[in-house]
Amino acid sequence: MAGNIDILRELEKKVLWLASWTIHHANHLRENSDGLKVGGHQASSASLATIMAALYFDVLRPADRVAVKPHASPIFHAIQYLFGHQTRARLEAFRGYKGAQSYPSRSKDADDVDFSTGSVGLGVAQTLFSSLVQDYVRAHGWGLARPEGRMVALIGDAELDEGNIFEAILEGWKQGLRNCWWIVDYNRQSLDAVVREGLWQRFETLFRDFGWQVVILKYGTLLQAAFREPGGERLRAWIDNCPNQLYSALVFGGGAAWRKRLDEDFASDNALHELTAKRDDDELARLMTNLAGHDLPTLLEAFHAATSDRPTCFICYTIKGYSLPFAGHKDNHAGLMTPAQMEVFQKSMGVRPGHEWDKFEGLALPAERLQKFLDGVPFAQDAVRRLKAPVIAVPEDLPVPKQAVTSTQTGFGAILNDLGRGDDDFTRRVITTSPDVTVSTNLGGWVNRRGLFAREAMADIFKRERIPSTFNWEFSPQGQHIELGIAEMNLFILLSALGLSHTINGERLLPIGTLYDPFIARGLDALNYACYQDARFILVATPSGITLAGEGGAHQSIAEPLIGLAQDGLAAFEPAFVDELAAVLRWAFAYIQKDGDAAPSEQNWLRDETGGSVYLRLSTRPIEQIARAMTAELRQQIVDGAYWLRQPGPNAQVVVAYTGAVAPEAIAAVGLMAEDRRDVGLLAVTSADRLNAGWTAAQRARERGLVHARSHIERLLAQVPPHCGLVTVLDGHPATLAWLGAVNGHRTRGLGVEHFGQTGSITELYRHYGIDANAIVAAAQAIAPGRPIRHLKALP
Ligand SMILES: Cc1ncc(C[n+]2csc(CCOP(=O)(O)OP(=O)(O)O)c2C)c(N)n1
Ligand SMILES: [Mg+2]
Repeated sequence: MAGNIDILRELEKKVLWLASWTIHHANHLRENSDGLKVGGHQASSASLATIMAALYFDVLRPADRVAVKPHASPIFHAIQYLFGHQTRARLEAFRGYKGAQSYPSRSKDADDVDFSTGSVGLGVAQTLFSSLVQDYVRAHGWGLARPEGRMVALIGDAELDEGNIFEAILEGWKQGLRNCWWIVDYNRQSLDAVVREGLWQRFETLFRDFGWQVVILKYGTLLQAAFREPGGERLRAWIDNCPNQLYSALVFGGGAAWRKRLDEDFASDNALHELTAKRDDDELARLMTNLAGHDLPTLLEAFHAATSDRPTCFICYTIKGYSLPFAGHKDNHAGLMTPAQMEVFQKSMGVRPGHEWDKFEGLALPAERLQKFLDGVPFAQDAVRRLKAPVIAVPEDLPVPKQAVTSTQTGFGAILNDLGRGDDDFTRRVITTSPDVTVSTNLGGWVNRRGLFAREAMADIFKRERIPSTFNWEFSPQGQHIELGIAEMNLFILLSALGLSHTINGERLLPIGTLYDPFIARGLDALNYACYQDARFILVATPSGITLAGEGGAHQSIAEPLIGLAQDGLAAFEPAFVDELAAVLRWAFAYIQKDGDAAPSEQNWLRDETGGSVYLRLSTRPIEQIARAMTAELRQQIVDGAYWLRQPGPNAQVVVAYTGAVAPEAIAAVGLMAEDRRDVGLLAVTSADRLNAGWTAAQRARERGLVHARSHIERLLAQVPPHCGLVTVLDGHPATLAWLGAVNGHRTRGLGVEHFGQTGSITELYRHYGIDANAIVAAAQAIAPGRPIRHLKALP
């Protein structure tokens, strides 16, 4: 390490140059067709150049995984370019179409991003949960041939304002976090402003309280040496007491500004005067800005000294825009060097015009030596960072509970409970997790069988004391349920980490997370984040809608079906019957294992080859089940999103399409209408999302010339006569299904819930919100007038 410090210094310089140039090129040189500012963050990137050079070129090992501060993406891409893992073409297209991404992206970048970042705070927590997942995998005896990796987050200091980070720290403490490094880029600037004084002290006590080791890296080697000179201790005290704003302003002001200020403040201090006087302005500026975060020897020493597996937070003092003309300026977040400033900077870097992308241009060491060094860098030794894990075989059928009247939530619990009896590879790979709603989402039976996970065993004292309880909460390294605190953000980030285990750890897990449907909104950005990284999991959301009746408006979900419809990477289902649930769940275990890299075939509208995650919206409402055999055809239709529960005839005036818990109302309404109308149809929609996706894809395919492309819903509705009216109904926002009318141009009335709910019985609430059988019949009457319905008044 020490022997290579000259090389590391050159590479640090090169990384700063390439990142700055990449952004400059995108903004000033590349053709700009739409007049928008392209952007990119030269100042935020410069802030991390030294730290990232130290890490990537020296400290990191192949098994380590990193979440890079989103706006330091250009530094990451520059480093990968030097390793030969990023192309010049993509750097030239930075922030452009198919170019290097603005913020590191696992799914869109081509240079081995470990964790996506962008929405600040999420990547940070992802490292923590990835570390827990690594422990989980190893505790189960998998992946032991690979060395343990450290999960590293590079964090902006203002990023620590994000609450999800604190939620994660608390959870990490509970779960015995190890092998996690958080490196804070403490430049004391956010986007808008300079941060509050003394923030580092809050961080320090907070991290220590939760069992972390905290390493504060404030001064570089130049300053440390100066502090040993006469008057040096007073200089240290002055800097320690210097307000962040003043320090930043002086950084921006440069050598002369530092001298003026120090001369004023130390007018009668001869020793200190001497200390500053023997340095010219440039040297003085270099000294005063020699913070540890820009000092390779200090950083390397600290990183290499952290050998224990304790979670460690490094607070590294840095300067936003270090080495660039707007260093320290409070407005520099989106600042870009002007072409004139770039020219000066380019000269200072020794880069000849026309050689801007040359890897070793302007460096003081021979290219062969630099290349040889790069070839041997430990971090870059593994040719493959995206590991592959074999597909876990899924049973042909999942057991369907036999109750005549039951709810999908009860069915889910029963299916898992039954699965829990197994001892095959499939069962062992299933892992469940829940944010303090394990029991109330019906995972209790499964957990009783499979146990809770903890690295160290912990007995259930209630059991030992022989106090009867339905639940057996024993923790052990073999347990298969991770019990989380209530924070839903943590659930989604843990699912994100579990759902990437096959590529991060090379060991596949089959994660299921449960929560109440309305609280999806609490963790929505983290859910979106998990999907964006292509993590694979099954989300079971229950109870849902106003159907949970007595729980009232604060627990009722309205918009979630629309989230299911719109969220990319997440196939959403809302089965009504337990046999549908079993079919979907079985399919889901296979779907989450599909290879995300496979190219979707032109015939496959739903992109079933590429897979994704799955969201099941379930209900606590017991409903009468349909006694039927599950045929292959029915199963396929359930998975494709809909099937005819009652086929409409050629003279149908009305079709009712329903989703989920309102099935009894839809069935009752159709029964009533059938007394007066002929051929009424009843469409069971198990997945508005899959129907909609298939429909959109088929239309697009036809527009591209595949004239025979037909989606499932088009085939189903082709049997409905043109004049027929369509009434859609669900316990959720009516827009979820109302689009069905656009498929073949059927006149449609969408029933659902648009306003906050309240307490009441299901009957009262369904009537109040207009999703009961009466409302369905009335809606049908309005859009497809037929003979008046005699029974309307008689309905409950
Ligand atoms: C969730 C979220 N909110 C807001 C933003 C916009 N944003 C991007 S960077 C930033 C400030 C970052 O400051 P800091 O973390 O200190 O990084 P620095 O630029 O100082 O290195 C903000 C508010 C974002 N990316 N994500
Ligand atoms: Mg900052």
